[in-house]
Amino acid sequence: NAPARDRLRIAIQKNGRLAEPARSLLTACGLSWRQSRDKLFCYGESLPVDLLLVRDDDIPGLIADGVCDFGIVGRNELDEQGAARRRIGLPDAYQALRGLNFGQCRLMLAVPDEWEWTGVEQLAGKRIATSYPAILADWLAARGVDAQVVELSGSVEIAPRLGTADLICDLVSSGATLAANQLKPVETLLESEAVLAGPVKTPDDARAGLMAMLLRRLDGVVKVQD
Ligand code: PRT
Ligand code: ZN
Repeated sequence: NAPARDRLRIAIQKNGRLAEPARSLLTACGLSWRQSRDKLFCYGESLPVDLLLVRDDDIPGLIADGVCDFGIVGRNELDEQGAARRRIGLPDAYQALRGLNFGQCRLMLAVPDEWEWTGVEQLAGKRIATSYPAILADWLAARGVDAQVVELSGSVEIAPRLGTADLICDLVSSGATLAANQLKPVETLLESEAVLAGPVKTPDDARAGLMAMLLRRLDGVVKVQD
């Protein structure tokens, strides 16, 4: 069991697409921080709520381990790590508590432009490159499709041209990256946006009240943004 704490810790992305909007959202909730020099940890000033600035990939694990109480992360990342946990029999350790109305994108299957897409049965025996192997494997299994998942940590969209995969499963927002790589989107696996993630079970110390208060403020702020 994690030790009792009387300050809240929120993990957000240090650099990247969600970093600035996440910080602005928390600022709009009335939080402010004393800037630390290394900027990995920001000490909360207006409230006992500290920030941890990390890679987005680390956020689900930090919540699972009880190191952080909340995190702002893409639903895609949270779902992928949740699906990966379930595949190896681990219990759920975090959940998406609120959609935050930014960071919208879709996790999609995309095939070479010259393919004529007729449906998922076309995927049998094909190699699909992705950074989301667990979501993709679940999606394929749910449709009874036997395809090979090729896990790549980056540059997924060049895999078909390199010959390491036949098609890809990747995040899409404008679609420009797909088009530039002569690929076209054909199926949506997940509609994603940034979410506030939290533990499955609320801690029973001083943090519970802070968490409830922050959720209330967030609901006010996110509603006003609509
Ligand atoms: O360093 P760190 O690990 O923290 O960052 P990262 O590089 O893993 O993540 P980052 O900052 O690129 O993205 C963070 C989150 O932003 C993602 O997990 C998504 O939830 C969200 N998001 C929203 C996106 C996009 N839109 C997006 N378009 N993440 C990535 N992309 C990429 C996509 O992978 C593809 O390469 O952008 C390209 C496609 O964009 P379009 O506009 O050409 O379609
Ligand atoms: Zn990342």
